[in-house]
Amino acid sequence: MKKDIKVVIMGLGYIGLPTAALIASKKICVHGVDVEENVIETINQGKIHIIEPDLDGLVNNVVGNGFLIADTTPINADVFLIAVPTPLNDNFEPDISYVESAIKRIIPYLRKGNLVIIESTCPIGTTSKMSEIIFSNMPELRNNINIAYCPERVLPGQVIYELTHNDRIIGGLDEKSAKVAMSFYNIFVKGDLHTTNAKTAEMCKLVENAYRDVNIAFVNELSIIADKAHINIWELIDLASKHPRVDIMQPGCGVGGHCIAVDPWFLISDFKDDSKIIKTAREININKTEWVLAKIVEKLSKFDKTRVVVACMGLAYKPDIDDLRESSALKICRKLISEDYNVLTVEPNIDALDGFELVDYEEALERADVIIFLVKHREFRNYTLVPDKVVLDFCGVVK
Ligand code: SAJ
Repeated sequence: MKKDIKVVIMGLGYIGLPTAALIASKKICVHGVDVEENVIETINQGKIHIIEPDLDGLVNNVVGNGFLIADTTPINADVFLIAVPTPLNDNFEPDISYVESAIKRIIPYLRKGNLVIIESTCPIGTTSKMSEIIFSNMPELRNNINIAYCPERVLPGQVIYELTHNDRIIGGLDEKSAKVAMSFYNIFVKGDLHTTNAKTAEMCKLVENAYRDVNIAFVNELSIIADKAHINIWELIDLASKHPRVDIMQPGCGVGGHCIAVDPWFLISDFKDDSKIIKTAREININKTEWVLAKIVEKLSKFDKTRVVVACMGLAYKPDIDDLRESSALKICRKLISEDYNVLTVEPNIDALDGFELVDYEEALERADVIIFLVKHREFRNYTLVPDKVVLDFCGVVK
């Protein structure tokens, strides 16, 4: 694919903005589109509205040299990339309305020879559905544009590195679309590019995260069994994983974030009668948060509620990030506060949070009677027990 192309990216969030900045860093003109005026304003000042290491410098650079512009509307371009959210509705069913709206917004700007790529996590068949929306509005584009699905698989906190180095799965609606999409990703991806059909690529993304959710559910269930058996779960995992073909994950206070806790529902929703393990895993991981809360309340019942000081260590949805979205630790801490416990909170990755008394680690260790480790932030690792404190460790920090 030529390098003097123009790229439109619909959605400038956790995936769209880093992707836009990375492509623009290859001296390609990128026109980013978002529905939030403040996002557009922030980006056009060369700043960012999300927390992601190295992203601020990259955005500042590409906006400064004019290769990235943010706007509310698309323009005519060669490539249109959709990176908008696909949340769950109240019935745990996927909501693809943002994808549909983004597709409808680019239709007036589509021309023969264009490439349309969907990166948002979608139920299988979405790419085909979106193509029919395009062709019903512009029949002359049928067989005249390339449409592909390419899931992202970046880890929050190392997005720029992973966007560049991870392998990518490229699912074309037809073989030509896959080839053209591959030539586009070749511009900025150093990882291997693997082509397939759109439906397999859609399913691949869901399978990656469902696989992880099922394996986390296994160890969360194991942690409850070990607790009943009075066995140290951390020692048990360590020893069992010495087996050359056993690699057990880490139990926690639940599965948070907007991916692992969400994507399996896309499969459950479409394959209700066949996704038994996947659904049970979701239930186990949701239940783990309730189990942790019950253990805490049971322990605190031995104290005078009006006097006991409780420290919740960690609020983020996983270690060493500041993202609180769908965080199990946040749910637990919020519940304890709502039950009128005197709660101190330590979250090294954020400065303030309404409704929480955020203190630093040392102060919490000093003031608290009961210390509850919920997230394995690097600041908490190798905590050593002291005699006059009650410690509940749900994430394996106590040595
Ligand atoms: N967790 C555990 N035990 C573990 C690992 C994770 O309890 O052993 C918990 C974490 O604490 C967190 C949740 O699971 O609450 C999810 O954490 P994660 O690191 O597994 O997932 P994400 O959401 O940060 O990123 C995942 C990644 N997918 C896979 O690893 C298969 C990432 O590659 C995807 O790009 C991302 O989802 C996504 O965007 O889908």
